[in-house]
Amino acid sequence: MGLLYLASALLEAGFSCKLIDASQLGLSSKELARKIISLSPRIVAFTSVTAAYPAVIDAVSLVRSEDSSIRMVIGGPHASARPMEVWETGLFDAVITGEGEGPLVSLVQYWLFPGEVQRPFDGVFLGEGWVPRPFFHESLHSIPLPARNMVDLFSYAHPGTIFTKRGCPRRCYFCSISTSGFERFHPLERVFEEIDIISQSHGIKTIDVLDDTFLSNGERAVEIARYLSANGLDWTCQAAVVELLRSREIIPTLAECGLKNIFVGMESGSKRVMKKAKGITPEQALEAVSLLKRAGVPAVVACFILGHPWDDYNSLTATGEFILRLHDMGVRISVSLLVPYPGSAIGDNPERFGVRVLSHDYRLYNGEYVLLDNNRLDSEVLYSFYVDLLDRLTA
Ligand code: B12
Ligand code: SF4
Repeated sequence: MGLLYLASALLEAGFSCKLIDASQLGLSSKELARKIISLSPRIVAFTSVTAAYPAVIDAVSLVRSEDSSIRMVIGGPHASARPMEVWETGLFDAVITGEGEGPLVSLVQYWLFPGEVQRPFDGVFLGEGWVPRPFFHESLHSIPLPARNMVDLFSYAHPGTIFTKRGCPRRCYFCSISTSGFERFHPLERVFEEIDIISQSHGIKTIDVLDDTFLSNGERAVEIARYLSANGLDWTCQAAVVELLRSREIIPTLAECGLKNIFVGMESGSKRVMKKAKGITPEQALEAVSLLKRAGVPAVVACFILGHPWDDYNSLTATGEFILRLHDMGVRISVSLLVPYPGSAIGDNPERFGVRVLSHDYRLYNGEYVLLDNNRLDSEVLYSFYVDLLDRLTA
């Protein structure tokens, strides 16, 4: 979605561009580099989450060794969280931090028409004399609709994705928020227009609302749900437990309006750890689930993290029991090991949480490895607990 927004901004400014979703196409770094070179671009813009960053570096190095005249810029979650680390590789001509629509267009204009554009936007970092400062659009009104025609939507497992807002009002300690910024809403008419495009122009009948938390504004959520329902669409979203409890009276309406799957962040099953990690209690989490079930929402996915800085064997066991209890109630479970993502409070300041980062190999930053040592929990014990739990959930 990020690339579709960026492509749209470039097209609207009059530039031509091509989009390669390397992970979707299953391209290796070598294949990606070959593809880039075959297109003879003047500028290549890369995006990456932390886990994909090493592969991007490999691809960029290969492109550089073949053709040093191509200008290369990187943005997205990893570059926004670690702009200097990225810059110091010496591989990029610019790093963009935060939201990229305005900054990328201004950078391309600056590079292609140097006399006409004196200085690109905030958010652009071009080395010495520049300060890496994340840029966020104050309002989302001027951002063009994502250029969905640039990809084969049906090659994706979830072709009907949409954002009705950007940013999250919360600040969970494990969440990397360097690219999502403060909460801003897309105008409702625009959300409706996008829903029409997805459903009518593309013929997609299920809409996945990717907002970090869909229910931060309950009234708006209901308006959007009603529009989806009036158009005969099913939809999915993500919400926080506190929002579900606060908006309990609208849950039946959301269910009637076609909400078919909801992701809810619970993060632990231990009272003590849940309080610290998410500011909620296991009872509140169970109450949120029963509100959803009673309203008839067909699927609830509860998301958990193992290996919080406050976790010990007892809290881990409590989490395991809580997860299995939910599983028995028909709740689907998503569980991963804690990752100290750059841009998150724990990734940027692990010492504040009394933990030590065990590996800086970003290829391991996908939630399947133990990456922190918290002194209370042996890494091997934590890892086997995680593997056993996955086995029990899939048995
Ligand atoms: C939706 C989502 C997903 C969906 C994606 C679905 C889809 N069809 O796109 C799914 C579930 C697949 C997913 C998977 C993962 N995700 Co995710 N995801 C998100 C989420 C909630 C929204 C991303 C998004 O599209 N935002 C909207 C678009 C417009 O924003 P954007 O992509 O950030 O792009 C903007 C800017 O970043 C910038 N930008 C981005 N790239 C570039 C490049 C250039 C050149 C420029 C100039 C600017 C620029 O401009 C864009 C437009 O403003 C974010 C959290 C968040 N709110 O950002 C997490 C987030 C991106 N995900 C994250 C992670 C960790 C993952 C996984 C690694 C999880 C895992 N363990 O497997 C995988 C990796 C998948 C992959 N290969 O990329 C982390 C990344 C943290 C980090 N430092 O790496 C985030 C930030 C969550 C978090 N808060 O911690 N994710
Ligand atoms: S984990 Fe979810 S609720 Fe917490 S800050 Fe990130 S997006 Fe917001």
